[in-house]
Amino acid sequence: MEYTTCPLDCFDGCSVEYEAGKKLRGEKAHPITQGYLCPHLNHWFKHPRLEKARVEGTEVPLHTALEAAIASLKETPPHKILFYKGSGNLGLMQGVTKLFFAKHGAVIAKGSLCDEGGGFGVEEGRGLNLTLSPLHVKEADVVVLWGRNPTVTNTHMLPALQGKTLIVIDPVVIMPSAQLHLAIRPRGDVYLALLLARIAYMEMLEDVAFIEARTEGFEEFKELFLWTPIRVLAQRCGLSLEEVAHMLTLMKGKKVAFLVGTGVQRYAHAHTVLRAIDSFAAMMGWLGTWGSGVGYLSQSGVGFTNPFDVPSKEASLVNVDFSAYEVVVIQGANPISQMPTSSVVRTGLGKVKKVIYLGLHENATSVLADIVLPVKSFLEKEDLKASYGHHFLGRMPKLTENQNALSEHEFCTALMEAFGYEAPKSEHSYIEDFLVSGAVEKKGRWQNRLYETWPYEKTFYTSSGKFCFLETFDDTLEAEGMWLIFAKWERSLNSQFLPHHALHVPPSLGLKDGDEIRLNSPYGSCVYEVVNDIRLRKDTFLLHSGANNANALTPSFETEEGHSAAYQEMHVTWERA
Ligand SMILES: Nc1nc2c(c(=O)[nH]1)N[C@H]1C(S)=C(S)[C@@H](COP(=O)(O)OP(=O)(O)OC[C@H]3O[C@@H](n4cnc5c(=O)[nH]c(N)nc54)[C@H](O)[C@@H]3O)O[C@H]1N2
Ligand SMILES: Nc1nc2c(c(=O)[nH]1)N[C@H]1C(S)=C(S)[C@@H](COP(=O)(O)OP(=O)(O)OC[C@H]3O[C@@H](n4cnc5c(=O)[nH]c(N)nc54)[C@H](O)[C@@H]3O)O[C@H]1N2
Ligand code: SF4
Ligand SMILES: [Mo]
Repeated sequence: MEYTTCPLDCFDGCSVEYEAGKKLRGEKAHPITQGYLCPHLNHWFKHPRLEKARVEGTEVPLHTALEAAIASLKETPPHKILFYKGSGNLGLMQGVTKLFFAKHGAVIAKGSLCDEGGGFGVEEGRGLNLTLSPLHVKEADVVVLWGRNPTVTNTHMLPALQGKTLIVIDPVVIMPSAQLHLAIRPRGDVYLALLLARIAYMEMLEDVAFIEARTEGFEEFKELFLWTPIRVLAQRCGLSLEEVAHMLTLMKGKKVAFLVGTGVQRYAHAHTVLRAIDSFAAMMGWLGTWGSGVGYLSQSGVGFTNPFDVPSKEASLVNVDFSAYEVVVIQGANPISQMPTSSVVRTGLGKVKKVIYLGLHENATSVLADIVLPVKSFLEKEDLKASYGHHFLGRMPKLTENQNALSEHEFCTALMEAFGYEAPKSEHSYIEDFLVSGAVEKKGRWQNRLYETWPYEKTFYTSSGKFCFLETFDDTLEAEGMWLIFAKWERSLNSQFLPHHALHVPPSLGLKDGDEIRLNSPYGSCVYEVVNDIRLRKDTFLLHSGANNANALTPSFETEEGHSAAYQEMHVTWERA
């Protein structure tokens, strides 16, 4: 039996048993994987993948497509070349290609379609963004699922939730078995955090000793939550005071773990949302104390030296103007489907002379590309995976051969050679250096050194070593209107595998399943087939990530901080199509 690690963009970073010709299995002895995988890896070999390279729509041998890619890069001034990397595979070695583009003076798209808006707020308060793994969460009494849905996105957290008091804060009823579900108004999370702080303060529940010893700026935070009238806070989060007071009653005197997801921060003020949730938790002594904490998507390489973080010319990953480039190299991404404001993305990419796509599957972007290079799967190349949902690192040795596809390392090596630049080091050498920079081996498994104690138990990683409370923020979008929110789907990983396309609508609209309606936002307009969903608030539509036209309506500006997409910073209107 050989072992590897799941490469996908997921909290769980599963350890995978591999035996040629057999189904992939989860490693039984791994403390997080516990012997099971999810549908993506259970059906890994059934999903069709790109088999053949193409140039201008014609299938060609791999080396011909690679030569065509090199020729177009040679014909193009470096500042007219853009490198755009997505998150189809989160292995360390995905970054190696950046070495070529940085060295060559090309432009690299930077920023995030995912979690960095919220991550910025976490770092403002705590210095570094550490996660809470299932091993931490199982020490808590109460678990709050705040805009995160482990039943779909983080199934290896589920065993740790057993026997806990569960509170869910989500516009969608994602877990009917929870003790309390707060069907929050989308974008209301900052106000809920302030309201919780306000009521807890009125009831004198704050942890005075913790605030004095381990935090700074509480007076300013206090002013913030005392300043806005309670009625306004409740109205903005769309909840009653009774519901919020009930939540506090369930948590009082207990160890509380908050599991926060990306849902809360798909807005312009993303960083403020995470900082407000952290601030409430810190005030109660639920951050950095045994059994408690706030776990978000951690920065997976936190504490490590990443050899591929090299300076380069930059453009925004969220709203780069593709039409400003002659060659665009897209690796592990599907921007036509996943970037906001698809119409602009499609038009922009349409004007590029050569779009070069390196990927594992055919997708909405690869079908438009001029040069298509199939890549090796995670079983066919050497890599290492650091997860954003726990502190174990997983090796990914090369387990099988494939001559008809390239690894990112091979692609980079070919480019370096073609341009006369120094070849990259071997995969093995980057991986070992990376491990040495931040990991420790315990009981045969590599772990992030920062987790040798309970996250933040000894210190926060700010300049003072203390947690820094939220002091002030601006908010501009009106609370009233219909919302379009997004969630992940169990059968897909964003646009990979089997995405789900229907628009989920609240039954109160009186539509029938299969009806078509048009949604309009300030950024686009699109017709969708609907399915009724009793789990939704009356003011909320829902689409899944990877759905056709998921980004027909979404805004392309970046979050105030963190260079992230703000997919839900809008209201929509609807009409029958
Ligand atoms: N409207 C809306 N838009 C969203 C979201 C949303 O919720 N709503 N979610 C956002 C989020 S959180 C994210 S992370 C992004 C994700 O957006 P992307 O990073 O674009 O992710 P995918 O759509 O899954 O496309 C990844 C591609 O990577 C390729 N791939 C897989 N493995 C490898 C490999 O080993 N090497 C290479 N070179 N390619 C590989 C696959 O073929 C796949 O097509 O989308 C964002 N977009
Ligand atoms: N099966 C599967 N697993 C995945 C993925 C996938 O596509 N499929 N994608 C991976 C990726 S890229 C990521 S980033 C993670 C994301 O992991 P999660 O954060 O768990 O995923 P989401 O489904 O985007 O969002 C979680 C919840 O936020 C809620 N929500 C939306 N808006 C709001 C709001 O304003 N306030 C509150 N309180 N809640 C809100 C949604 O209803 C949803 O239930 O999952 C990863 N895991
Ligand atoms: S996608 Fe996540 S849950 Fe599924 S096998 Fe990979 S790491 Fe495990
Ligand atoms: Mo993501």
